Amino acid sequence: MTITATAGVPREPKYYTVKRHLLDMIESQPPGSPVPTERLLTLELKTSRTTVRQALGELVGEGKLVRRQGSGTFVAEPKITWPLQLTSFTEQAAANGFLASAQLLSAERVRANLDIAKRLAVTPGSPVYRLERLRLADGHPMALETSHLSAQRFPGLTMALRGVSSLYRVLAESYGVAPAEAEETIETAPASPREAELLHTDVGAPMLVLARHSFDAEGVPVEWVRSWYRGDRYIFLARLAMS
Ligand code: 16G
Repeated sequence: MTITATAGVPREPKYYTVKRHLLDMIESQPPGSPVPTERLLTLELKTSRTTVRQALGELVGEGKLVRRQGSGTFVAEPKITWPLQLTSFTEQAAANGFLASAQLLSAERVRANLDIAKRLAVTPGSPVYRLERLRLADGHPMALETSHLSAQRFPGLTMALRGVSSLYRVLAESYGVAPAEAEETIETAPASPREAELLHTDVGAPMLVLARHSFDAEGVPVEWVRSWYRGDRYIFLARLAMS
């Protein structure tokens, strides 16, 4: 069969052909397998080094390959599919076969600015807790979470959280509060130096930023949380039904 170029349809760029070839190769190799060097690929695929570099760069950006300083490029671990549900990180991890934990990076009592006050339905200037936690699954850093909760509604929250990794467990057991409804948004942002360090990725790497605004059964706000996930490691899954 002969494939002829259709008038007006741009031809596939050379690097894309190389990328497709590399993708076929990746799919047939187990995670952790080394990828041939740029020099070898240039010879093997009879193309320029720039073309090979561009194809490899895109595959690294998409999370299909990982670069390790000084040792080369390797086939990446597959992405983790993480269902979006109104459960806690701890429960979500368990449902997916992971053991969750948390590192409390900071716990501050701050004054609510206008935005936080509106989200938590408190008066501007009233005390709120700002918690920053690194969330881990089987000991691997998965997300960085910054949560805001009313300090008047949850007095002594930071003390109650000592040694407990689940915020929702503390809310239920110490305050009798459980989120019943939430709004969640997802957007992208480049990793800051701090996020990159904590989540073991590169500065500027694509992150998925999830923001959850949750409410109890009476519609009273419970928390306002922003979570940064590595865009190259996670796929968020939402189950949709006809309404
Ligand atoms: C999830 C929620 C977060 C909640 C946390 C509680 C998202 C984006 N965030 O990470 O809002 O505070 O679970 O989990 O889903 P925990 O009880 O394990 O601390």
